[in-house]
Amino acid sequence: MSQQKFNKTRFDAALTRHWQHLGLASAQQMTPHQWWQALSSVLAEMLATQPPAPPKQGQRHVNYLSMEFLIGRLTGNNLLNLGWYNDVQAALAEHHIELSELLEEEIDPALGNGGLGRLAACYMDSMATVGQAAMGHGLNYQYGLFRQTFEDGQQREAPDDWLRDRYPWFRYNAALDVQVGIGGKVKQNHDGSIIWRPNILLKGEAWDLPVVGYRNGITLPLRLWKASSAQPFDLTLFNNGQFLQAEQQGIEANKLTKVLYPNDNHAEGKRLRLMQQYFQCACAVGDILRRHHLAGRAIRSLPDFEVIQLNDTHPTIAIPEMLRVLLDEHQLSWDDAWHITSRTFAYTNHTLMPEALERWDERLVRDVLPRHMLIIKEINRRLKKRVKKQWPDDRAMWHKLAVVAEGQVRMANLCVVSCFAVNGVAALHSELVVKDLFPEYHQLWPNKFHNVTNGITPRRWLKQCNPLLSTLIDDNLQVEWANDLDALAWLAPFAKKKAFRQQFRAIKQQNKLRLTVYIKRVTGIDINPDALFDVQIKRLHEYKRQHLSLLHMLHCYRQLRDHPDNPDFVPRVFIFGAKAAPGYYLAKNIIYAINHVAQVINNDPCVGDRLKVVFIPDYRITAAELIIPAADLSEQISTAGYEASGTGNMKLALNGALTIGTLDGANVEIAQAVGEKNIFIFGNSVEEVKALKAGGYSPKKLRKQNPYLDGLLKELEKGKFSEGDKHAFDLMLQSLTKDGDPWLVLADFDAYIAAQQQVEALWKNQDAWTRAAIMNTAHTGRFSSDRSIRDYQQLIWQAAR
Ligand code: 26W
Repeated sequence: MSQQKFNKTRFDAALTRHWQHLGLASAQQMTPHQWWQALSSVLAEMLATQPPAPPKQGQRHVNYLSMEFLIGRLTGNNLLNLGWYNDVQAALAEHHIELSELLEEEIDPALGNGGLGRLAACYMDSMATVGQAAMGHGLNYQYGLFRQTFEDGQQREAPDDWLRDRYPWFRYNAALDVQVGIGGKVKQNHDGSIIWRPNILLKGEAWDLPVVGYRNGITLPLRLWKASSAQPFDLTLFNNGQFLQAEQQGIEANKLTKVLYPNDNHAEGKRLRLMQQYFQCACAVGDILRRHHLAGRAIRSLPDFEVIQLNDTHPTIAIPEMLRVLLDEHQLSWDDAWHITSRTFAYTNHTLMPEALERWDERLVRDVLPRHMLIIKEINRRLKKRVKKQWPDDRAMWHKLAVVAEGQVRMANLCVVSCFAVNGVAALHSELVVKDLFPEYHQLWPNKFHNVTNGITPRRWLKQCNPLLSTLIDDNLQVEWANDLDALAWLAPFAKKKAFRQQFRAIKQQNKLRLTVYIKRVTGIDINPDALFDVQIKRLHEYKRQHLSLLHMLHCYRQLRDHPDNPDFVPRVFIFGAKAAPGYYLAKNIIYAINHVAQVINNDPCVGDRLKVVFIPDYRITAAELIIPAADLSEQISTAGYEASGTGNMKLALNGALTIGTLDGANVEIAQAVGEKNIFIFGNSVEEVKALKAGGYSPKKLRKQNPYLDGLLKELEKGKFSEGDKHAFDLMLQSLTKDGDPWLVLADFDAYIAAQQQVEALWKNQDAWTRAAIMNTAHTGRFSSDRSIRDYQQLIWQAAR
């Protein structure tokens, strides 16, 4: 397919229709927001006429099921991928409208929490770009992730009402409506067949967003399902005078896709969340089967044409749903239904943390989905037979492998048992999936397990967010790198050229100035753009260890107080962006502590502009797009073994930030790619972490042996940063010192400070630093999500079945 041409006549005509429709006398009467609405509607209309690309010969169509798609703003990104940016800019200039200003009108569709949701968005972009026939299935939440503000340093959450009802990129197609049942009872017929009579009937509405491939004329649908009632209004009840009850089902149904659960690596057994999961899965499965049927294909050939990729366990319930439809509606035998299902589904694991592995109370599942519970039990029964054959009389083994045990349904086990492929998201993580999480399953089915290292789309994460660097690369390489990121390797020799280094550095400086202005606007804080920008942007979680950075901040502050006139002190701005789950009090306490330490440091006249701490509120994709190009140092300091991959690490390295990090997740592969001289690796390895935990690690002892660290902690304990309040940071400090420091923050402190000293030594040689930064940009091509998608194709989607 080739790039679609911009049609100015069509554009102008559609624009005119738009303002006329608003009842205005001319385009000039539109407000900036109306202009953005108009522009986006017009573009969406122009795209809608494109037929979807059919799968290539022998290619399976991919259905990417994810509870989260953190897509970020669409209008600018779609223009860039279409290659229409300049044309539209010129067309708008005729109306004296500046395109870049209009793009600021768009509210981020924040339909995800963090890495997993953003990955889904990058993968849609890459599937469209490499020409993988695919569709995304998610939920059309009314409220995105909460908006974050700080009040006296404390996180406050407000609803993120992102205007789903008027988002101009959506296309609703009533012909695709799906019916979904919930609750009720199952009955067995005389012939043994089973009927499920749900007591709630919902309607699933398909709201599609276009995902535009990079200049190839391909657009893929991201289908976000919205719930409404199948019978929104009960006329019988109304006629009986029960006016309120008459609308009850409509009200209940709308609740279902109201909120995105603000969870990250923590699974809560919430009924509504299970209903959401099922609603999404039933819509997706119904839609996939309808498409298959309309193509005139036999149900048995489903796995030859379709693959369903599960983004973590959140959409697992699609597996029993597929079985239910095949058994009850198509009247297939168990063996046939199982054969089809188990060759269609594949599962990606994103976390090893036990608290993030979803388990549902068996009673809850039975209540919400009685038929599905029976099917899950049957899967469990057959699995037991298989396990007993392999390991007779080994009860411990069965206990580990069971899908239903102790009154709970274990979704990860259900996935491994039912899917033809299981993959982790970075080499190290995939190794741990096999060794630590599913070793027994690996013995049963060694060939199921794969690694696909995550990736990021270079369109949004370099070309769009860093136009200056993109132009520099264009000017020097004169190759199309945006869909062939390995081509950046050609930049490596340029690191030796002084003029190139100067240009590279000047661009970083301009990006830092842009961020400085933003920071001033949103926080009121003045920062020094010449200082080292030390960036930590990610969800707030203990395992990510923002509090290790906090200790480093205290260390820097102490150094300044002890040696106020030290000319060698490297000026630094600590830049954080992070939301904490509303019920995760310890994480919120870490935010509170960072903000309070910031308050003291930022207002200490002895410090001046040599040290500043900025917590950027409401971290989201749009903020990331400003922060990443301006970063000098990328903090990737999770406790080894806990960050499955990380993708922020890739975005920052690609934009020329140097990583300081542990040997965790994709850091391991980034270190290999950029070379050990161009990265700062420190801290306990996975094996050492395990040994420490096994060997009775004691933070108390460590504190005694390390008076310097003890001193820093005491400052927090004594209320030095909290106006004398000795308990302000209790939750955090308690965990670090009394509750055994489960994330080994103190254990890695010395190594971290030493690594930061190496950072400073290199920073003092700006030329050497820039060389290393260029090497980061040059050698991170393999972290393009285009490569990840090709890995999925090769290892999983197109592999022999
Ligand atoms: C059910 C509650 C819940 C919600 C989200 C549990 C777990 C999650 C995710 C696993 C959270 C997440 O975003 N994980 C991140 O996925 C990224 C993409 O693979 C990885 O790069 C990150 O390391 C991983 O933390």
